[in-house]
Amino acid sequence: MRIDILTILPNLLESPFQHSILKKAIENKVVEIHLHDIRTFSTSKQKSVDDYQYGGGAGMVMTCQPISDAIEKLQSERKYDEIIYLTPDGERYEQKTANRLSLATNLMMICGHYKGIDQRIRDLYVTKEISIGDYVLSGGELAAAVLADSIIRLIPGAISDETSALTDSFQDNLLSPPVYTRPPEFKGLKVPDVLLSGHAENIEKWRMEMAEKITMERRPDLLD
Ligand code: 6GU
Repeated sequence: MRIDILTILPNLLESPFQHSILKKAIENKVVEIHLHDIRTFSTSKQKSVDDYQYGGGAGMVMTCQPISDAIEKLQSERKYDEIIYLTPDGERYEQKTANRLSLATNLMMICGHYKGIDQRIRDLYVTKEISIGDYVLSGGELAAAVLADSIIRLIPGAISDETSALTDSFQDNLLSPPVYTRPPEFKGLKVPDVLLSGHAENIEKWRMEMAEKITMERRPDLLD
């Protein structure tokens, strides 16, 4: 998979891909991440990327020209499965969307700032608009990192134990059961006996029961 991310803050998106699973996925050529600084596409003298909004009102709008040129350059090089705009008014991001996007070959992500991007960029190029939750971030970069992380870890080869992404919370609409490691007792709290029993069937049954209990308590909406 290849992911191209258009942003005015490319530095903000460097660190998320330099650690742990994402770093290894890049090293193992499971995924390529390409960051593009929208400002470098601006044809204006001051390399500006935003302007006042028509109709008045507080906040600047990201202008068409630099984003359009960046998108069209990339589109001339390869075909994109989705051109995603990260925006708080997009569809709410869920695991099933991550699953679907993990099957793509080429993804493009556009990070907005200020009041967002000119509507015509959305009308002309964007194929999917995604929000990562009902709260407002200062820009789309952190959301793009969230998407990229959740997608990349699903690609075969990104995680050494391929089954482990399948046992994540949400993959079966259940939250994950509690986990423990050594020591068997810590500050008076003991690891549940069943986990020390070595009885695989009972352990699986306990994990399923705990997952259902926790999901019922915290996220009953997932069980509908
Ligand atoms: Cl994708 N962008 C911004 N700026 N804020 C958000 C968001 C995205 N998703 C939730 N809040």
